Parts: sequence; C-alpha cells; structure tokens
Amino acid sequence: MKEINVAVTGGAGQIAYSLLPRLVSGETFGSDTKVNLRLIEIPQVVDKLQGTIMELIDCGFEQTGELTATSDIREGVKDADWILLVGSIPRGIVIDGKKIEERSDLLKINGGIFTDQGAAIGELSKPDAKILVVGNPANTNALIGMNSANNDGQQWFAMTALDANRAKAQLAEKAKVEISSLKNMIIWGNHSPTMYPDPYNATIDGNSAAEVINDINWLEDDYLPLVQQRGKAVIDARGASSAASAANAAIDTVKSVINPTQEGDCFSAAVVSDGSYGVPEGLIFGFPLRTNPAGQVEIVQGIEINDFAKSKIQITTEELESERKAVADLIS
Ligand code: NAX
Repeated sequence: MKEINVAVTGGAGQIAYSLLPRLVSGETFGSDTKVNLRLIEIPQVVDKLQGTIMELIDCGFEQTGELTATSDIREGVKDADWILLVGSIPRGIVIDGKKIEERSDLLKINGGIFTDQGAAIGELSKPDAKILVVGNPANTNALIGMNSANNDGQQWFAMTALDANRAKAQLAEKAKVEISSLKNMIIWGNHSPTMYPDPYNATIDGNSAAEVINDINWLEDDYLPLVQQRGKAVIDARGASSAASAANAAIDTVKSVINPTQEGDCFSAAVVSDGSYGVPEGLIFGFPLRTNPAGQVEIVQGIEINDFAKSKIQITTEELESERKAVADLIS
C-alpha cells in the first residue's frame, strides 16, 4: 500500500467530525493508500481528540494508518502531503471582552493564525503539498497562508465546492432533472454572499442550464440569493452550521484535485489568480478548474462571460480586493 500524511486543523470541530472518517476509509485517497492522520487543535481542546481517535480506530478501516493529535502546528504539518485547514475563529466569539462581529476583525484574527500555519507548511510540509482552506474567511485565509508559506511547489485552494454542490442541486430541482445531468458548475470569486454561481455556463445534458430552465427572473432574482444565502438558511433551520455538507464538499475537492477531470466538465475551487478573466493577479479567486491527465490543476480558459456575469464578478472581485487591503500588513 502507498502511504500519505494528511493534517487537519479544527480536528475537534463539527466539520471534522463528518470529514475525518471519510479521509481514512479509502474513499478519498483510494483503497490502495494508507492515510496517516494528524489532528491539530488549540491547546484548550486538544485532549478531546483522543476520543475522536478512539472512534476512528473503532471504524476499523484497513486504510487507516497512524493517528496522532497535537496542538503544535509544526509537528502536525511536518511531511504532510495534504493539509486541510478547517479550524478558524468563528464570528461572534468574545475575545478580551469584545464580541467579534466585523468581517475586518475576523480577517485580522484569523489572519494571525494563518500566517503561522502558512509558515510552518511552507517550511515543513512536502514540497508538492496541497492545502485546502475551509475555515472562513476562506479565500483571504488562503491568501495569507500562501504568502506566508512562500513555497511555489505547493498549491493552495479555498473551498467553494459546497457552494457549487448547492448551486447544482437548486438547478437540478428547478429543471426537474437528475443531479448527474449537471456539469460545469462554476462558482466565481469569494466564498461569501458575493460569490457568483454561474447558471449560464453550467450545463444540463450538455445544454446551458439557463437555456434549459428558460426563466431569467428566477435565475437572476431568486436562484442567486438562494445559493448565496443557503448557509444561513441551514443555520436558521438546524440551529447549527452546515457541517456534513461542508465535510462532503471538502472530500469532493480533494478527489477533484487528485483525479483527472472528465472531458466536458470542470470543478470549483478558489486558487491564486494568474490574471485569467481579468481577475487581479494574486487574489485567491473561485475559478473553473480541471485536473489534467498529468495531474496538474489548471484554470479552464475560454469560458464566455456575459454582461450579467461581468457585473457579478466585478462585485465579488471588489470584495476580495478590499479583504486583501484589510490584511495588507500580513501578506507583505
Ligand atoms: P467548529 O467551531 O465546530 O470547529 C472549529 C474548530 O477549529 C474548533 O474545534 C476550534 O477549536 C478549532 N480551531 C480554532 N483555531 C484553531 C487553530 N488555530 N488551530 C487548530 N484548530 C483551531 O466549526 P466548523 O463547523 O467545524 O467550521 C469550521 C470552519 O469552516 C468555520 O470557519 C466555518 O465558517 C467554515 N465553513 C466553511 C465553508 C466553506 O464552504 N468554505 C462552509 C462551512 C463552514 O461554514
């Protein structure tokens, strides 16, 4: 069996609870790969991870390798092939008597965490490590981590696959088709309510989903907010944030990155912009991606962007630019 090292921060959190068994079960990295899992948590909760490890042992998967827990990021990410940065400080937490509500405060607090984590990954993880940031604000956390890692062989992603899965599911429901008919679901921009889930380039059995649905008012007035606000709707209904579907989307992203993309399809994640589609270089931006047969992830070129899309992409670009400005001192 092959062997890989996978590190996960936020190992005692909600998402991790759904995520971890699927990382060591053979489902994600293949039945021929043993996964050594390092769980990373803050010192206050690191002991809880022993319970999680007991459960993972009790699953009895033959692909499960060594399981360890640590609050030391350097120990956790050493020689890691994959690092899933799930942990972050949530909005609403009280720090030094102040409730953290503003996105700018959240950016700064999490930014501090991601500089340290990025530096450790750049120095100690595998030279071709892949890093998926799930913890919010995901795009800008990835930007900070990537700059801090300063290691060109490694590749950073911020997760937009949950948005893409939600966007597909809503189109399939509206068009009354099987979800498997949906392809090319692109989430442009930020993992935030400014994201643009693109119904014009998504396809249903090879035709534009927008044309198949043929209801421009629904698409532009109802569909977009439905997808953009789905996270909040789940919180309102469940009293807790989307954890199972977020974990599922993280697994989907890893599988999309490590397996060649099927002809005629693409997948969604945010990666560093090389200027494609006029997006300012260096932003971590949601693009259509493909993994080529040689295993490299590329931004799909040549996608048509209509005026509606342009206006939406502009809004999410401006938001990411302002986030970049807010953390300028952390990425210089
Ligand atoms: P939880 O609050 O249940 O778990 C987060 C865990 O991270 C906690 O156990 C905490 O102790 C740990 N943590 C905090 N700082 C850490 C650090 N420096 N090192 C290691 N661990 C640390 O949140 P959960 O529901 O699991 O969500 C995790 C993150 O995912 C949140 O930031 C959330 O906003 C984000 N999400 C991102 C999504 C996406 O599509 N990109 C969707 C789902 C989710 O909202």
